[in-house]
Order: sequence, then structure tokens, then C-alpha cells
Amino acid sequence: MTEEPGRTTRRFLTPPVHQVHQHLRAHMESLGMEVRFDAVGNLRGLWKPIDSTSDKRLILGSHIDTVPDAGAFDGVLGVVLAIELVASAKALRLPLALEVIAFSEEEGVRFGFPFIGSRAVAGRFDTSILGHKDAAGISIRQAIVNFGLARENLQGAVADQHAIGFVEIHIEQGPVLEAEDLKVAAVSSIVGQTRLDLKFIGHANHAGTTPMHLRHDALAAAAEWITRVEAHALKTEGLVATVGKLEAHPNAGNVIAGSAEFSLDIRHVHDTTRETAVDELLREAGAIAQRRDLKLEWTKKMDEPSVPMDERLTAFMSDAIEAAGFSAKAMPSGAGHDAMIMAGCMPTAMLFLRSPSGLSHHPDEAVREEDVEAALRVAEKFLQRLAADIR
Ligand code: HGY
Ligand code: MN
Ligand code: MN
Repeated sequence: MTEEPGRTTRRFLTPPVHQVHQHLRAHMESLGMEVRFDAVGNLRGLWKPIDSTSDKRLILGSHIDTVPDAGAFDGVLGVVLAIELVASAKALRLPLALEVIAFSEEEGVRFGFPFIGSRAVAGRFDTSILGHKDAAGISIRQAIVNFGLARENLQGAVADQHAIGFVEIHIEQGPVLEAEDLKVAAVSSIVGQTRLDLKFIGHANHAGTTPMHLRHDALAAAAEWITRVEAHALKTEGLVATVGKLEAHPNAGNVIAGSAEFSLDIRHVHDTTRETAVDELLREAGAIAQRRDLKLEWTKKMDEPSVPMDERLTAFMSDAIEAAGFSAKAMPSGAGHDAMIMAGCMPTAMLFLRSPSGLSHHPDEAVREEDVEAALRVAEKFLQRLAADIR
């Protein structure tokens, strides 16, 4: 289920998302879940125990969109495991209602805005972005209509007031569990991250006739800044900074680039270190623009602080890991997750499972079957622990 034959790419509300919805919906309905779509295309399945007297519900889930040329597990594995947990809860006759959400947009690839799905559920959707267009000139508003979603109000997407928490199961996407030969871990916090889109604007000109000292080369400026980004991150303990996107215009070999558009993704567990690095790198970009007589434009697409996971739920998760027979480890997440948005509106916890060779955002992303089973067993014990606590 991909936009591109031969590789996995599934951006926000593109046609292959319909196919994923069909699969997930059939699975949900086979378990007796009530299924609906909300205003931003989150697929939501609700299971209520027949004899339940309480309105309390736990929300479980993750995202089903992907990066380009993605692996098969980032996000969607968490949704499939969440649905499996409904089957477990039924078998265990747990008195807790479960809502499973397949978030529609976490990566932010199509429009540059991540977490559209979870922001809508957390009541933090910024309607001012609805007019933003993708590379094909389609706005977010139009993409929602094109996908066949009713123009219902966003209020209908906001989490039910009886939700007692959110839990996300996700691959670690890094090397730690592999290095320590662990199957699973609880997540202690999710590092803060800032994402910018930037643009140097110079003058296109002839590559053969324009002397070097008369150029206003936007691509050369971007190249100079990108090496500064890497140098800055290398000398700042724990900082990761990435320029993953770069587009030169008019992008022809014999034309000096009149403009260059590029991204910055920067993360650190301490918000002040990240914010200081963003300010410093923007200052350096400004100095490069001035020296080369270019213009610099930039917009902030995301700015999320480091988020601690809920202590009580994370303690339950660690207890569940031990009860399942594994050594309890809690670790920070360098990757962003819908959990960092949901944590803003309800107690939130995460469970990681090992990423063999620490690889992710790559077609060779993998999981081990025994780790998936382990995660399911731990999550079942977590549900039992939580259900016992709310009885
Ligand atoms: O970029 C991230 O951290 C996540 O995979 N969306
Ligand atoms: Mn991802
Ligand atoms: Mn993910």
C-alpha cells in the first residue's frame, strides 16, 4: 500500500491510505469495534466491554503515514498491535474500554507539518495551516475533501473526555536495545525537536560566463551553511542536526542556482541547548546571506519541547516488562512520536521494541517476531495492571 511502486511511501491522505484503512477497519469490525473517521482522517475504533459500567477508556495507537522509501513497521506496527490488544482485552475480559487510533499524519512529509492527526485529537490543530499546499499545489483543506472526509468540525476529533491515558507501542528506530540485547523498553521521555524550512535567494546566471566574484550563488551558500550545521552538532554533546531536503532552482547543471530551499531538523534532550543551537545556526545563515549578498527566508514548521512520559503509567509499563520476564529498562526517544503531542492532553506512556541494526526510515527496517510477541505480552500485562488500578 504505497504511492510509489517498488518502495513504501504513504503520505498524509494519499490514495494508498484508503487501502490501509480497509485492512484495519475490517480487523477492527471483526472484533466488534465501532469504527469512524474524524475530520483529519484519523481512523478510530472503539471497543467497549459489554458489561462495563464506566465511561473510562484508554487510547492506544500510532501513525500509518510514512517517510518516502520507508520501512514496513514505523507507526503502523503500533496500530496493528493496538488492535491485537483489543482481542487480548476481550479474552481477558478487562473492564476497560479501548479506543485505537491510526493517526493520519505524523511524519509531516506531504505538507511539512508533522502530527496533524494527533494534534487534532489533542485539540491543538492549528486551522491556519489548512491553506498550505503540497508540491502538487493541493491544500490541506482540499486534501481532506479529496480523501472523501466530511467537512465536519475539528471538535469531533478531540479525544473523549473520559480518556484516562494514551499508550503507543513503537519500534525504537535506534541502536540501543540491539546493543544491550533487549527486546523491549519503556520510554522515559521524547526529545524536543525543531524543524525549519529555509531559502537562500540569489541570482541565477550563466555557469560559463559569470566570473566567480560576481556570483550570487544560492546553492553554494546552502552548501556552506550545511557544513556549519554538521560542525555545530559535532561539537555539541547530544545534539543531532540534519539537513535532509535540498532543492536548487532552476536545478540545471549549467545555471548558477538563483535560489536554494532546504530543511533543518534539530533535536536535543535539553530544550535550551536545542533553542540556542537554532538561534546560532540562523545567525550563521544570516551572516552567509549578507556576505554573499543574498536574501534569507525561513519558516518554523515545528517546535516541540522535550516531553517526559507519565510517571505512573510508565511505572506500570516497567512492572509489566518485569512481569513478562524481561529486564525493565527505560530510555529517552530520539525519534518524535504522536505520544509527544498526546502527552499534552492526557497521561501518556510508550513501549519500544528492538530495531535490528538500529535501522529505520529505511526499506531494510525490521523487527524480530519474538520481540513483537514480547511487546504484546508486556502490553497485555500493562492493561491488566491498569485495569486493576481503576477498578
Ligand atoms: O522524525 C521522527 O522523529 C519521526 O519518525 N517522525
Ligand atoms: Mn518515522
Ligand atoms: Mn513513527
